[in-house]
Amino acid sequence: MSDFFQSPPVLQNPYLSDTLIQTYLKRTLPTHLLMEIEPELKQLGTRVVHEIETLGIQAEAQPPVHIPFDPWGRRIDHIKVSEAWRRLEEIAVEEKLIAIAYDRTQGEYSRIFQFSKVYLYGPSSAIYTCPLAMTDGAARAIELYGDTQLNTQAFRHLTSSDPKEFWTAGQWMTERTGGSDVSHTSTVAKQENGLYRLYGTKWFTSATTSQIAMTLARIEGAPNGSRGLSLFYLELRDHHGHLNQIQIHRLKNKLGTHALPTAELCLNGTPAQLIAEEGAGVKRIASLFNITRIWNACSAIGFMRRGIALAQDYSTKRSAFGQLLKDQPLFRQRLESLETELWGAFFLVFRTSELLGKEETNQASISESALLRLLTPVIKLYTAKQAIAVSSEILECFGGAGYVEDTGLPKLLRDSQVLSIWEGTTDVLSLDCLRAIEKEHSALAFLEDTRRLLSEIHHPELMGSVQKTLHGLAVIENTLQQSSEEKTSNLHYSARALAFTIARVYAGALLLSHTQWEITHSTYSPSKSHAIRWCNRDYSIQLNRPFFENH
Ligand code: MFK
Repeated sequence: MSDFFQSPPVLQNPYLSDTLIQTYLKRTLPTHLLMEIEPELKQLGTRVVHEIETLGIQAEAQPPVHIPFDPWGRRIDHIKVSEAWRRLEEIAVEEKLIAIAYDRTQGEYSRIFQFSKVYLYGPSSAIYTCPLAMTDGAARAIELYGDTQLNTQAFRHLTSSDPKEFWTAGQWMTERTGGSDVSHTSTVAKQENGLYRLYGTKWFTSATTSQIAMTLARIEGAPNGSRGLSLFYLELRDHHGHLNQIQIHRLKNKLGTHALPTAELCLNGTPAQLIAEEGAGVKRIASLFNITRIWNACSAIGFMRRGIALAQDYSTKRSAFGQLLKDQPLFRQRLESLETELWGAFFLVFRTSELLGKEETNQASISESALLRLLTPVIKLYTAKQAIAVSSEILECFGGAGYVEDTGLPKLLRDSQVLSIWEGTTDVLSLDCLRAIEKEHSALAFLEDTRRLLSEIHHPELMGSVQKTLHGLAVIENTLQQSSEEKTSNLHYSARALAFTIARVYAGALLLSHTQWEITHSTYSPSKSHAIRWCNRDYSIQLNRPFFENH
């Protein structure tokens, strides 16, 4: 009988073991700020290894349960969640995962600090990032459009750093008629005694244990279509803790996100407050989902990083054909290629966070705001596809173990799969890129910023990559030029390919820019090989799969 037992991969402190985030923060943040926040990032990394990872596993193992009735037959619709899930919330609040963005102690860099923490916390959190993302989005919508009362009350709870005060928010857009196209929303808002009450059914409500939700409804008499929809704020429970005329039908049985309660429910006269103008619901809720889309992209890079870190560790322990995996050229090539994928995605996400932080502190130029508008759907759609492809490849790195549930590895793939679906599918987001280009002049902002980044690169070893990226940029420019002369439907047909190419070209420019900085400031440039590999790939507008799959 064999006495061989494989040593499993070990999770290291995700901050201390990650050159990528460390060099990025060093380059981007003022030195005093980095010194201020770095101890917190190291500490969070320690918590991930010693506390959060275990809680995530426990929360997955004890999924939420819907209890429709109490023992005496009274309808209660209680959603029972695990203690671990509750603890994951407390930790998120202690770590100020929402508060950082609204305290704005780090000024325009606050979003970078926040998303650095999300990147570390996310992959162990059993997708507690979902309620957090929606809470962040709701806080932003209230900050922008809420009245004084909401801004002092709900906002204070949503952005609190005290676990006892903290509230989470849901974002209820989807009905049985559709999640992408919300124009057939049938929830009605009726005015009764000077108060709006909502009547209708919501088909996907994630994190239904939240205290509040933002939702869409049609005010009685409003026109059909999405322009007849308004944005409403509601509180799920009354002062006694009873649901406010809400009946939960059941929890969804999903491929992944097992710890997250996702319900079908019905509103039977739930009191609600109108936010912003009547009929501007879609436009106003966009301020919410533009935030959750950035969270989505940050989750994607978190998953990629986690999978790669585990595979790298495993490659130092697993032998096959007489050699450790790390010493096998083909295995090494694969891992390096996956790492390149992560590096490109990482810069996309953090560049977008930089712009968001600037916009929220009124420091973004018009052009930067237009770029943020375009990058939000671009990074959401691109990184989601990358995370799915990278996670799938990571499972393969572990052979059969990657397919066995209690190694914890399959969860990476299951939970990545949702990233391209919720918060807008790849097609919906590709069309949103066109919306940004057509309505916000985002293409010009993108072309200018990419050219600016490339013009600052001068190291001879990078100039070939600069040329290739400029060529990719020219392809985008031609496509936009041609389609502005042709019918819009032609641009719609190639919207996905256009969005993917924008992501690739911009990531290439960001990677090169970071590499130039490394070369200027140090003799060691960890990003150089990734930048060159990324730009050596085909920027062709025809491809719509993550880069490395074509190699
Ligand atoms: C780990 C991270 C976890 C993340 C949390 C996961 C929670 C899961 C919960 C959910 O899944 S909630 C459901 C998510 N659903 C969506 O994301 C909706 C997907 N569908 C779309 O995004 C469609 O594009 C959309 C519903 C917006 C299309 O609606 P319309 O009404 O056909 O759009 P239209 O008429 O083009 O735009 C209406 C207005 O909104 C326009 O402004 P104007 O009134 O000034 O003309 C648009 O410019 C504006 N708008 C649309 N999208 C925008 C936007 N403005 C800014 N940003 C956007 N993205």
